[in-house]
Amino acid sequence: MPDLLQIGGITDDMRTRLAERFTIHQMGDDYPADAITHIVTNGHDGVPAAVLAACQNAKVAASYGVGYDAIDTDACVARGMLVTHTPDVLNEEVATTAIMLMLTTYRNFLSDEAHARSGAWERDGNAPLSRSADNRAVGILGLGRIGQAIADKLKAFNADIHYHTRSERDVPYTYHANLVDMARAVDVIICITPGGPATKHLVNADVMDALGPDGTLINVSRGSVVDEAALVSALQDGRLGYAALDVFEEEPRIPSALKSMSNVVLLPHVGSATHETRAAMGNLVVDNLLSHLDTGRVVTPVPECAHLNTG
Ligand code: A2R
Repeated sequence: MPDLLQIGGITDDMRTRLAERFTIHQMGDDYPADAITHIVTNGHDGVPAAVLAACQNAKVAASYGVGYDAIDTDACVARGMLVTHTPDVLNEEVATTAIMLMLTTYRNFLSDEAHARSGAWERDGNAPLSRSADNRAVGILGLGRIGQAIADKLKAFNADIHYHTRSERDVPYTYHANLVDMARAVDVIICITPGGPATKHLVNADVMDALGPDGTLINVSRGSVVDEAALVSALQDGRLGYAALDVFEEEPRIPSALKSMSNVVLLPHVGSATHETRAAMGNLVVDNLLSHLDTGRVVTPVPECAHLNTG
């Protein structure tokens, strides 16, 4: 059986399917680098440069997740290696996470829940009023597969939808070629671009200032998209009102300043983390690897590798 290198964890279902067709080696153990033909990894661990260099016969790296900024796709393409990811199957889940972060921020559900649970309701009376999440102007930064799912779900809240991408799309939302202009026009920005150098610190102090003291920044994309130090300053100074974050620059580390702020909602990168969606993602990872064994082609190559997917 061909040799597969496993980087990071995989689910039991993935292991069961993969073990029928591959000899699985775990990174960290001694593994026969020259024999490795396939790699399974995830969006956080990617493929370290040393592994790429050692596994000269690897033909496919299949990543669990839609974002693949942790994989050097240029280096993979240069040696004819396919990289796959898991687009579409997580659109609705990540969109739901974004909507829940927005609702939680506006409606103060975390402090309300604590108010109920702690006995403060009986002791001190009603919880303070919150702000309505309906009828808001929402700017989606990155209107791709997930961004579109977010826009669809926002209809239920009668949102006025704006977006910023590099190229305008044929959609009934307000396009802004400039991100600061969009920040000035909306109440909330939801970040859902890919990570990597092209989007690093796209959301900088200028964007936060334009969003303003009543504005909310939501990030369900990659921590690198937001300048975290600038975010802490903007929130501390009151130049930005609120933030709701599922992703951080140095996961799993969250700046302690953010942890102490009551106008911030923090999640441990759980955008797609349900049993159902993770099972679908795992199946797609395995489908990619088995398809390559059977046909020489993969199911969902990343765009940079699509021209290599010829079988
Ligand atoms: O810029 P465009 O027209 O290529 O639109 C893409 C947009 N985007 C950007 N927008 C502004 N400035 C940039 N430098 C920039 N780079 C990309 O992000 C497109 O509308 C969107 C990405 O959409 P998809 O490729 O369909 O990705 P998907 O599946 O929605 O996932 C987005 C990200 C993943 O890469 C993970 O990092 C995260 O969500 O879970």
